[in-house]
Amino acid sequence: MKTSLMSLVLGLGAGLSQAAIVTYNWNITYTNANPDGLFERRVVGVNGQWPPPPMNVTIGDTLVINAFNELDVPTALHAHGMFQNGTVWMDGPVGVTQCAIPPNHGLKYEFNITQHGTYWIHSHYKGQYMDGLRAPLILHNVNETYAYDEDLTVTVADWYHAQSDDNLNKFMNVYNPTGAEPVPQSGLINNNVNTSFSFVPGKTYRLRFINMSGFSTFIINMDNHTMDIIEVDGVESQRTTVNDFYLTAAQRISVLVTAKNDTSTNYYLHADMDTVMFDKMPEGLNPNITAPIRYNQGNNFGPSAGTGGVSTFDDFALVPYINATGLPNPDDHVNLTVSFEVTTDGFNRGMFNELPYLMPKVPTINTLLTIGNLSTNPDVYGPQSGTVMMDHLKFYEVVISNTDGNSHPFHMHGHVFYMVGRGEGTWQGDSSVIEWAKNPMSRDTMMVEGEKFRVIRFRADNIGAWFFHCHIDWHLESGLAATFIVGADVAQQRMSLPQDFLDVCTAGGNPATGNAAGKQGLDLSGVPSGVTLIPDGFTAKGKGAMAACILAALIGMGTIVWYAFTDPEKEARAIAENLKNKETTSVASTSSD
Ligand SMILES: *[C@@H]1O[C@H](CO)[C@@H](O)[C@H](O)[C@H]1NC(C)=O
Ligand SMILES: *[C@@H]1O[C@H](CO)[C@@H](O)[C@H](O)[C@H]1NC(C)=O
Ligand SMILES: *[C@@H]1O[C@H](CO)[C@@H](O)[C@H](O)[C@H]1NC(C)=O
Ligand SMILES: *[C@@H]1O[C@H](CO)[C@@H](O)[C@H](O)[C@H]1NC(C)=O
Ligand SMILES: *[C@@H]1O[C@H](CO)[C@@H](O)[C@H](O)[C@H]1NC(C)=O
Ligand SMILES: *[C@@H]1O[C@H](CO)[C@@H](O)[C@H](O)[C@H]1NC(C)=O
Ligand SMILES: *[C@@H]1O[C@H](CO)[C@@H](O)[C@H](O)[C@H]1NC(C)=O
Ligand SMILES: *[C@@H]1O[C@H](CO)[C@@H](O)[C@H](O)[C@H]1NC(C)=O
Ligand SMILES: *[C@@H]1O[C@H](CO)[C@@H](O)[C@H](O)[C@H]1NC(C)=O
Ligand SMILES: *[C@@H]1O[C@H](CO)[C@@H](O)[C@H](O)[C@H]1NC(C)=O
Ligand SMILES: *[C@@H]1O[C@H](CO)[C@@H](O)[C@H](O)[C@H]1NC(C)=O
Ligand SMILES: *[C@@H]1O[C@H](CO)[C@@H](O)[C@H](O)[C@H]1NC(C)=O
Ligand SMILES: [Cu+2]
Repeated sequence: MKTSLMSLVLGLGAGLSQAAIVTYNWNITYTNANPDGLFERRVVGVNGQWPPPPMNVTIGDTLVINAFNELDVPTALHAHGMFQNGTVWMDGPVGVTQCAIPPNHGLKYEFNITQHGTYWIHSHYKGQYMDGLRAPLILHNVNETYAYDEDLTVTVADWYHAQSDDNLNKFMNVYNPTGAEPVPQSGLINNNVNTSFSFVPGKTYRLRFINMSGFSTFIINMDNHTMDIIEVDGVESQRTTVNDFYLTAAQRISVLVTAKNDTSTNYYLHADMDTVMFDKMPEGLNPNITAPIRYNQGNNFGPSAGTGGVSTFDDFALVPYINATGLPNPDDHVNLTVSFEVTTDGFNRGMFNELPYLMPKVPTINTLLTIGNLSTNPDVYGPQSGTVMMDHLKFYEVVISNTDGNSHPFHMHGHVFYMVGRGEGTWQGDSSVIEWAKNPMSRDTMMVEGEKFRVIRFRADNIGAWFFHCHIDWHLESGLAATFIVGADVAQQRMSLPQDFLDVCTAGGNPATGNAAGKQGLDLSGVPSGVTLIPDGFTAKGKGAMAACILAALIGMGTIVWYAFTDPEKEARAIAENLKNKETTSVASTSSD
């Protein structure tokens, strides 16, 4: 699959080793797999195999991925965490930086590797990565900052037995007014339930943990070993010793672990799924997955010290390897308030600032680069693309207030951001209530805890259209996303869309140019819109009552509510109660405006 490791040598200047073009040919295909040993299912793999092969590249290389879609549905690939500086169209999210690749069509992704660290590549089309189209993308440094003997990748992921499309149809459904997410059937370490690691005495291991989950959070610990965190989402940190840590979906952490000299005992690596978000625990789900750390082939394991399902790990307390003290004050400010509500289509949706994201007909970058001077007018991107216009090179502050009771992992494409502050509840504009980081760590995916807020800052120095979204795939699909458009005027002058990225639209029967509706100028007729909060006239209480009423009617008609309730009436009451609670929260937050 790796066809030409050293096919071209670019002069990159003194000190750097030879750069290469690294090519992966990925025919995206269906195949079957049974990684948890419980259920064989159709998965999305590469070249007839699953799991897809990890990618392994060095800073300075050019990565080429020849993607060819042999599925019967569209696809697209996103290299998570790549800045794609100057190549925004290579980023992958459908509707933002490209049209989906239709069946029997190919697309060449090609970009320069300017970063190092631990990343991953995954489908950015609907829930497809949860069907298996996800793989590690390891970017080596020329000289690594921290010394180690061995480099191991450890992926953790949740695993569903149903196809994502089916799960999605049940999730985004009037029969699911509380927005209960599909719950996975298993957790996998390195795509398997039987993974083990062998440790050689005295050696120091770099373990690159990648959370490729669609939904579940895991807490990682290793019996009788401490771990030193050195990297978070590709950003190096000062060496920090921890007993455990969590990773939300899409986050990565590298740790150094030194093997013991005593080989008489084996130990377990634990990945405990945090089940707090599961509306219902599926029967037979073991949330605590383990992999042996073997010093010998025997069966003598040291005592297991569970984390109790909670972690005291705090990524906000990490300190970057390159100091970030003395950052400038922000030039501009953006508020994003997270909520979940039943919208006018009857679905429970996630949203920023009370408006769910709806994918435009024309990808935002296509609009940006084909609409001329109108590109600086936010209207052309459509009313529900969550557009935030940002000036090139300004230093931005974004406050993400999470009114929902659950935590959400937010990912920003094309940048890392400093995690500068946090606080309780929804931010009300008072800076004195913010807990500030003195030397803030940066990363590309950050968890915002339930009913708390986080403050991030970053330099808008990468022109293009960048998705900002919850990485719980169910929530992204339901609308919890925004699009940061950085330097539209500069992009107009400096960039033009490669022909391939116009052709991939046409091949799929989609408009390739123009505004979000595929029209010229400000004619937005037919643009995706109108999925909004239930309009005025219904009080919040009335909305809850209405949803409960719809539900009662459905149950009355003998309809089976999805989440396999043993006692539908009891569940209906629970759902109505839950709705009432959700509504109470939203009443509280609106009345304080
Ligand atoms: C990497 O390390 C080697 C050996 O110490 C040194 O010669 C080289 O200049 C270093 N390269 C960079 C980019 O620091
Ligand atoms: C990918 O599919 C194309 C078209 O079906 C075929 O020509 C090519 O050989 C395949 N490549 C690999 C690596 O399987
Ligand atoms: C895991 O290992 C056990 C014991 O060797 C074996 O029976 C089982 O089939 C394996 N499961 C998978 C999914 O590989
Ligand atoms: C990945 O690349 C590094 C550095 O080029 C190399 O040492 C290592 O063996 C590669 N690993 C795999 C699995 O290809
Ligand atoms: C990669 O970098 C080189 C040298 O700066 C540049 O010529 C080339 O166009 C870049 N390639 C891509 C795909 O951006
Ligand atoms: C991966 O992320 C999901 C979703 O945020 C989370 O539930 C799960 O616990 C995470 N896994 C690990 C190993 O941290
Ligand atoms: C850790 O392992 C050593 C032997 O390697 C053992 O003496 C010690 O009791 C273990 N500690 C814990 C907390 O398991
Ligand atoms: C292992 O033994 C070496 C040599 O005796 C010693 O330097 C090192 O500190 C020991 N490592 C551990 C983890 O005990
Ligand atoms: C999973 O581990 C947690 C924490 O160690 C524990 O509280 C819980 O009971 C375990 N669950 C199962 C099903 O073993
Ligand atoms: C980085 O910050 C630490 C503590 O915050 C300080 O001790 C150190 O001197 C700083 N280093 C640089 C290069 O500024
Ligand atoms: C963000 O929200 C706070 C609190 O409501 C408000 O004071 C501030 O003006 C808002 N900023 C912007 C740019 O809307
Ligand atoms: C993008 O490249 C420009 C120079 O072309 C540089 O100033 C900027 O810092 C880069 N941004 C990122 C996020 O890589
Ligand atoms: Cu979410």
